[in-house]
Amino acid sequence: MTKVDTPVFTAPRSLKKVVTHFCPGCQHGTVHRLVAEALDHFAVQARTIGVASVGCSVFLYEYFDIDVVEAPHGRAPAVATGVKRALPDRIVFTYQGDGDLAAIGTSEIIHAANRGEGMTVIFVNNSTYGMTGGQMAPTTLPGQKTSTSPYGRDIANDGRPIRMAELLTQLDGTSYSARVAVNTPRNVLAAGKAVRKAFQTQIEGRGFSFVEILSTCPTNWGVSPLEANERIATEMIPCFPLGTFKDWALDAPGTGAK
Ligand SMILES: Cc1ncc(C[n+]2csc(CCOP(=O)(O)OP(=O)(O)O)c2C)c(N)n1
Repeated sequence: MTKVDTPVFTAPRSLKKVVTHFCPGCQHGTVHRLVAEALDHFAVQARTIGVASVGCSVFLYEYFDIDVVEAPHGRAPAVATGVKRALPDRIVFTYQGDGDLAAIGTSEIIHAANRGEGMTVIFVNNSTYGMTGGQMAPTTLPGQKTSTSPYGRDIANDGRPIRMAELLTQLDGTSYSARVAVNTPRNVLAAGKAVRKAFQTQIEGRGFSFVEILSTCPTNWGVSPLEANERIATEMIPCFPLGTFKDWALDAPGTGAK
């Protein structure tokens, strides 16, 4: 029999072939792959500039084979605004956790979206500040125990989780906003499509695009990787429904509604 050497599964060109630092069961690696696949798909690796934020994702400049600028806490959308305005032919994306985007940088994300900046924002929501020891975030679920809410998030005291994808949908400058998860193969495929659509939005000059990705943090949730993955389905998705909340292709007649 002839041996077939054609690989059926290859690494994205936009990722370096290095070992990452993420904890077992963390889904940042999966999200990195989806972003890299989108860059490969549109063949924009050479003209893409990533803006790294703080938190566990900070080392993306070690993993992506693209140019990356590092932004201070929460300021990635502001830095990306400057990069995109200075170099409008580049594809610019930020990659941010919930502590960074929904707490420290609330103002930056809202105003970048409202201005309709031509950037793509990848928002990894693991409902906690992962890198710094699992503190409560604006996305922490009601009752969820964290290092700063050891008895569980109390909504009377701490408010309810912020749904960023829906919130940004309200702003006229937002052209595309979706929430996805990477807890099942089916959801990973849907997440990949959303990430591609977000980059397509930018490549076609259609303004601000946002993808929220529900993601695990087994280390700070204090559960096994498998339990963390199951928790996405049983607890996170009911609180943060998956879906496309705004899509220029659907919302604007005459722009190619599908
Ligand atoms: C003691 C301490 N407080 C605050 C910071 C600033 N800081 C850096 S990373 C981070 C948390 C980021 O969490 P998130 O954006 O949710 O990303 P994740 O680590 O979960 O991926 C904070 C608050 C710090 N480095 N050290």
